[in-house]
Amino acid sequence: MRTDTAPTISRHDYRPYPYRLPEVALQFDLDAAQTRVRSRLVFERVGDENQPLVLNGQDLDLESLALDGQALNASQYQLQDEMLTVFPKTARFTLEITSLCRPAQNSSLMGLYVSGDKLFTQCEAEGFRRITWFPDRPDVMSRYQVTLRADKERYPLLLSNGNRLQAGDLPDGRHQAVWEDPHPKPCYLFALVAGDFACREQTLRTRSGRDALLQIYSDRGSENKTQWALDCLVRSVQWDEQRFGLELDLDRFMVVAARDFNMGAMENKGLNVFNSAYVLADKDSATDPAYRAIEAVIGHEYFHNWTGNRVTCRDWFQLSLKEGLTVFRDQEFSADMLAQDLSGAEAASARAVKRIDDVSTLRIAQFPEDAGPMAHPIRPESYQEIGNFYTATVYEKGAEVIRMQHTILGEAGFRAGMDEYFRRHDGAAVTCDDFVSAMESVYVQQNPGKNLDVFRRWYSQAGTPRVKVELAYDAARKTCAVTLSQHCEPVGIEKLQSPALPKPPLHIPFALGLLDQQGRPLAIEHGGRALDTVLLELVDERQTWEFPNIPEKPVPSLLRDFSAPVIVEFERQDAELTLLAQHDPDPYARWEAVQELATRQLLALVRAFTDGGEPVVHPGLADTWRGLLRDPGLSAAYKTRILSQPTEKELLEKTSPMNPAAVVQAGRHLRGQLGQALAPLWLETYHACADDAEQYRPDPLSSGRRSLRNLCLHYLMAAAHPEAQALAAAQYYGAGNMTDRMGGLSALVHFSAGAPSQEALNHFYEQWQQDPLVIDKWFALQAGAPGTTVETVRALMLHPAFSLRNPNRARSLIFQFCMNNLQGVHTPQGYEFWAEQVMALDELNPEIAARLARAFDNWARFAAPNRDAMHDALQRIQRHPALSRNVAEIISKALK
Ligand code: 0A1
Ligand code: ZN
Repeated sequence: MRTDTAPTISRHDYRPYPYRLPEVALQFDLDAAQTRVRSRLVFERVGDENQPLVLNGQDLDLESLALDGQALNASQYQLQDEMLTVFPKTARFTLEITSLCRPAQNSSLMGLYVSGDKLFTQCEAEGFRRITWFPDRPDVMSRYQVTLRADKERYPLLLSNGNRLQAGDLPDGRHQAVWEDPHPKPCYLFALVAGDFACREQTLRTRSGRDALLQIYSDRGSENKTQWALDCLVRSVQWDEQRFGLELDLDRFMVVAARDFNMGAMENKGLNVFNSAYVLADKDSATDPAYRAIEAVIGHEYFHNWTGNRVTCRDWFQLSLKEGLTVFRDQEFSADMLAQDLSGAEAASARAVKRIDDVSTLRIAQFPEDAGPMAHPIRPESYQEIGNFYTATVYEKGAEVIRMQHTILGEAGFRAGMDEYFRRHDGAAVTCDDFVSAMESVYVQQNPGKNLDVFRRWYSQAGTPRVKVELAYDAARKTCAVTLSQHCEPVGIEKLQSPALPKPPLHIPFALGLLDQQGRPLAIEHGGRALDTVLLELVDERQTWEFPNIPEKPVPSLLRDFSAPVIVEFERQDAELTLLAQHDPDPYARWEAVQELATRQLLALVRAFTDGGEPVVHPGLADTWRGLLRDPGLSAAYKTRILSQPTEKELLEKTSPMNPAAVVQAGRHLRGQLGQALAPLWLETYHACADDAEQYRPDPLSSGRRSLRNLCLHYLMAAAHPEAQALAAAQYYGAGNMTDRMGGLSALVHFSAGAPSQEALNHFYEQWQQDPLVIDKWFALQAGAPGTTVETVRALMLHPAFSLRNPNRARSLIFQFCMNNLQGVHTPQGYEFWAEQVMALDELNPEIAARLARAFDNWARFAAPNRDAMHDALQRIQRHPALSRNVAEIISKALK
């Protein structure tokens, strides 16, 4: 815990490390209370002059230090501010360090820590310094040999990166294992795991004919829930070979599930450590979205083996180099898995489902971040605590920036750029700029005389750009002129600069289609070809394109497939949106048109509830909804997306000043009205979507039907349909899988207060109390329910199953309430509760506390009473005498 103000680290201050460290030997005497680490480090000076050697260390006891075999006394080194400095006199030397760390006391879950009766490590970003003194930075890459020693009964399995060279017994009931990782790596990719585990494994022949062993380790008793994760791993290996030509470079690839984990998972070389939520699944305990999330995270960590591990980041400002690229790759993997065995429009619609989900995530999590006090470019310019920059901007907007390069270059061009990237940089620690340069080498071939200079600005500019569209149809000439203009408001700290710094234009790929007044696609002549969709490359502030031979005034379909992370401004009537909702052949843009119609309706309701007007629902909306629900050409998964209302959070972002109570009311009102207007159809669809529950498979088709069935139930409940409650109870009690069970329970808890809902909750707890991941769902459902108040949450915190120390549990109750229950949290007591929890968590786990601390980043945009109460709560946290650097950075930025 620190009380002093942390220094700000700037991207431009990067200096190469003055030493190479080719070989690292580590020996661990593992014990939960106190672990002794001996390291042997062979350093080679980079330049000609002697330089001090600075190592990082945190919460360590230094037992001994020797330089080339000579013990150093305290006057021969400096130990200060979590840095150990020695003063070598030769170009090559060996440093031997013995230090102690205390895993059982480490509640931060960074470095070496205890989870249950097992030991795990988490080193990204700066956790290795909690294990031993070391140059804890990603540009120092070394080969590791690791010896693990521990009590054999307590820790029968000893794992680290690479290949196991040797294993054997030691005196006193101890044993050891020696591991060697043949690939040089930065220390953030180091891992060790010790304990008793079950293992599911399979060998897989890679495309060059090598046999690799794939293993999934989990708590004993959970081994029946790891088949899906192993299948996903096999598919990930095969997909990376097929789509990117990238082969697994290890003989053994291990995934280990941990109960206590700060994030989703970690890509340590050959030894991925996972939050158990992204490993364990069976039909009785995991929902369809949980299955898909496991696929995405297994893929993500596996794909890091090339994009992150083989080619890594030079410094932490380059985080998006590996994260944006790897998120893009996992998104494409998931989309390809959904579209497997499909072709044409069906495949496009299946992929669009994934695209819609990803865009929704971006809009809910990243757009507000990009407009708030934490706004930063995907390659940040400065930070106090790097842990605070594992953000939606670096990850999700980062992935959009990679996707735009894919869109601009095309699939084959992008692949050529990736090949060039690996040809240039395999085995190195590089920058985002190096990545763009590899892509640019292809772009210049495709577009002689042009370059990606303007595109590079995406890496240095924060804020969501707005693209305004103007359309001019000339009936006499039969031409249509489309003008795009862009601008991006100052955000975050830019707002404090006066005069405002100019924000130059970005390179924005803008996909556009045109429909005639009957909704039929019009061919667009562009670049010598006639196309259904054209890609306009906007690189200036304002550009116009003119298209010939357009027979009538067209209806534009804009930003198809969400071709750039921007906000589109285009004035049009509801009638045009309705036409697109019925006919747009681009499934993404069609969904967007429906969202826009629903948003307009919801904003009208928000205004009515704010001003005391009549809450009128336009009958046309229900007609559009009805048409979509009946459309035999649409898949169930797609219908679920297109017939879901925009979330409360998305809507809140569009109100000014923000009015959470009116947003909640508007959402509820519209749901009820649509529920009533289409009641017979919801009921019919509900029954039509029923499957044989015993035949459960998490495949796209049947999971699509389950999601649509749950949506129907939801609308029927919202409409208080006379059959709804009985249907929900029957679905809950009679469910053959967790997706149906949660659908029934969630309908009861959200819409029927009192006995039926409480009885079902009690029944659920009784049934599932032994399964922590299911009990997380139980807490989360209650935390997000409409009637839940601070008192409800406080009572749940007293439940014996609750613990603040387990991040999944804290997230399921406290985060879920503070970040997603708009009705419950936006009260003076809600804000007070939030401040209390941030401070309590900060004492245990600053990384997790800092995430909760961001719940009210947007406080200044609320109406006065809420705004003032949030401000008080922020100040209360700021006054806390011992804030971590993580939370202090977030709160000070929020209050600037
Ligand atoms: N690199 C991981 C994310 C990660 C970051 C930090 C962690 O500990 C605090 C853990 C995981 C990924 O992108 O999957
Ligand atoms: Zn990642």
